[in-house]
Amino acid sequence: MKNSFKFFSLLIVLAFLISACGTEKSEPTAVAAEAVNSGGGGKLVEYTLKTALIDGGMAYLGVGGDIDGVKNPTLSASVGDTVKITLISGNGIEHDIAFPDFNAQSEHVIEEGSQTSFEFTVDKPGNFTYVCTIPGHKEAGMSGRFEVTGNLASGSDSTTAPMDMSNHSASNASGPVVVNNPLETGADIVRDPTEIPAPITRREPETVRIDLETIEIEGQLADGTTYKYWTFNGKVPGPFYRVRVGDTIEVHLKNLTNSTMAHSVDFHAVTGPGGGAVMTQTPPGQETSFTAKAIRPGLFVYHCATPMVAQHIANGMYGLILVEPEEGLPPVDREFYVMQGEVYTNEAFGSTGLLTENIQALLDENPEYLVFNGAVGGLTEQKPLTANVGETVRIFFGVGGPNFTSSFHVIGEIFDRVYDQASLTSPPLTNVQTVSVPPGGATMVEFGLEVPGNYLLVDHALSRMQRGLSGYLIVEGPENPEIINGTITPGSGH
Ligand SMILES: [Cu+2]
Repeated sequence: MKNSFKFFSLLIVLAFLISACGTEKSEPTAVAAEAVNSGGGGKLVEYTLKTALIDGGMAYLGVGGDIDGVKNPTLSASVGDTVKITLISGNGIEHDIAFPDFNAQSEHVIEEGSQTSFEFTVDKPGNFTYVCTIPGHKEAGMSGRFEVTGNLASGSDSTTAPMDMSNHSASNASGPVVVNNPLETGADIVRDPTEIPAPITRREPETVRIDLETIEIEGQLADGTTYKYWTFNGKVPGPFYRVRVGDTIEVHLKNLTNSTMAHSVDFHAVTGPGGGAVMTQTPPGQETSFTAKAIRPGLFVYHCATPMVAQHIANGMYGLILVEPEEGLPPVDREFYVMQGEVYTNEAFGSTGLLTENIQALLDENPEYLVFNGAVGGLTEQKPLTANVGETVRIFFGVGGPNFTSSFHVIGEIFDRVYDQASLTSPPLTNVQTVSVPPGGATMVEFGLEVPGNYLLVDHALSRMQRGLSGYLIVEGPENPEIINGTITPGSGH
């Protein structure tokens, strides 16, 4: 059992390496399944492929003939042949198959068992590829080779121009452009920063059930602007979980029926392959589970780990789990839950309407939006942090990313204590202005409130504020002229 997990996680790593270096995994060459004379000089070559989730990634599996059971089989034909492709949905996830060099593409299949067929004529020799055109699926493994033998027939009318596989190449050339589509309203996906379970008072280990539902939902990204988020339980970030070291977590992951993608969860608090991701690759409409012991205290990120993982994270699939040390945490008056993430769209920041994801920008690490708790304005106008003078606050801060390190800072405050890298067993740093938090990492900061006013939560890489990254901490109470005294200038923004 253990070995198979190791093997599985190794395959996941391999899948990343393969997609990272852009090479094709070599598979045994399977030659034409069936070749039937169809007249007109060429043969009719038929292949059937079925979509599958295997080895922690996505793939086509050959059906019948020499390619039966082969992952992403190499398909072949000769110049002049007509190729007929039948695609069967093996997993209820939306897919298609395209031969971009021949401008040939299937319809989409979704429902498990449904199928579609199409034909195209092969008019040039060479080594080509076939891919799934759903964003992220090629990178997740859905790509294979198509080898064509023969010579370019003289006088043949080779009119097929390659398909443009990147629907954002135009915008990349001149930079993203603000698109003013009609205003859209979507679901509120902003996690309330106060949605945190109470501190744990018991001192005996328990089994804690964690119910995650993966929900794909059109949510409000900014004013008049929506985006198709992928979420844990409908909000970004996912729920804040709180357990005690020694507890066992019993994770149930249910992927809603109307999802287009498989999803999973990797808990950084879990020791073992994939942090649970190898046990929770869950197609739409299905449910998986596992148990794990929280053997180390700390504040840990969890995230979806279904290929392409960066895509699932960028679309909103991350959260935090706190594993309290045996003695618990020192009491404070208020606790808050804040996470930072990036959103990669084809349309420039400030566009309206339903924005679409830009896989190339994701690979280039060039986001249009950066957000706290999922949306522009999420923690400012919509759900600001609030507290009173004289109180102590604690912020559980994590970075989902997937790519940008945060220089977390609260303008006008000094962190009394920083549990750097979210280590709860090391002595905290004291009197810190800004704390660096990597993607897939977290920090815990605590400070007292001496002066009323509006404090800004930022990543001190402040260009990101222009792309949506800010939050408010609104503090009420009596002025404290001994600490700061003066007249606030109008338009200070505080
Ligand atoms: Cu996912």
